[in-house]
Amino acid sequence: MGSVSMATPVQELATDGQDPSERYNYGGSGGGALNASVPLVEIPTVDVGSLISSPSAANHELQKLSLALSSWGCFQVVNHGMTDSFVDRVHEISKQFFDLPKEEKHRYIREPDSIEGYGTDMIVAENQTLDWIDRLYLTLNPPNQVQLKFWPEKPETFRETLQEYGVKLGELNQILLKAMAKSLDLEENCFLDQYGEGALMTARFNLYPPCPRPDQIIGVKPHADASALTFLLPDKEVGGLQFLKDNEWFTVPIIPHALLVNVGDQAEVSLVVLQAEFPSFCYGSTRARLATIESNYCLW
Ligand SMILES: O=C(O)CCC(=O)C(=O)O
Repeated sequence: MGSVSMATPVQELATDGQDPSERYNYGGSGGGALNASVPLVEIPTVDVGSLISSPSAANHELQKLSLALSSWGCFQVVNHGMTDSFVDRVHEISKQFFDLPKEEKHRYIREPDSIEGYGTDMIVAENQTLDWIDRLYLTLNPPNQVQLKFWPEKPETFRETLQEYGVKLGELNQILLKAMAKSLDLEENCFLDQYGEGALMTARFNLYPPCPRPDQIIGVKPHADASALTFLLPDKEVGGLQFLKDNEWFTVPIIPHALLVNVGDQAEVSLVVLQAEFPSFCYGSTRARLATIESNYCLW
């Protein structure tokens, strides 16, 4: 299925003050996203430092991880090895990129038939409802698939910070894949062998500009992730990420500097034997939200 057209970045629509076109109108399609009263729910939080410390501390975390995998399909991670100031730097390069003049951002504009680069999501059908989101989508691994032409040169720290983030995330990915296997009494490397070093890793910087019609327009439609694991580094101030569990929508609570890990379709296939729950996510645009930095590990 090829793309049929390119949409104008939402940030440009949001600043020209016009009413968004009907193409963004998600309407009342029944999801939780347009319902402002979606309850917050505490989802399991895994302390990565404890996971790799003494066996007794690790056992406690492994039990939480096992519960997260079998009943939630997602969990938050804290004490993950990245300092608060480093996480803030990652947010900062994202903000600085989206704050650049449009001409500078357009140097990295996505090509119509490719997902990499800056812009809106691909349009693959004439009647597709458009999402109120702009992204910068980049491949980080394997090295021979990295397309540096899409990596911004401004802000100046962008490339080195993203590179460092990728390395740190790679380490975290390895720890979690091993721990996931252990928590389920599986052979320790069974996930790592599939989604470890050689796996595809992409990063998506998401911007949800202020939306004039939050009662009708959605940031990202309900969906499941196609990845093995998705690591989300959400905005510290503006929430709105929701997920579906037992047919009910819940809002993900903000834990500053924590990462939200979602088990995507690929790992789900491996875990399905547990009859685990796997959430669908969406983002409701009730307020402006700067950026979520999202990285996906998968095998294509
Ligand atoms: O930006 C977010 O918080 C969620 C984005 C998301 O779920 C996606 O892009 O798949």
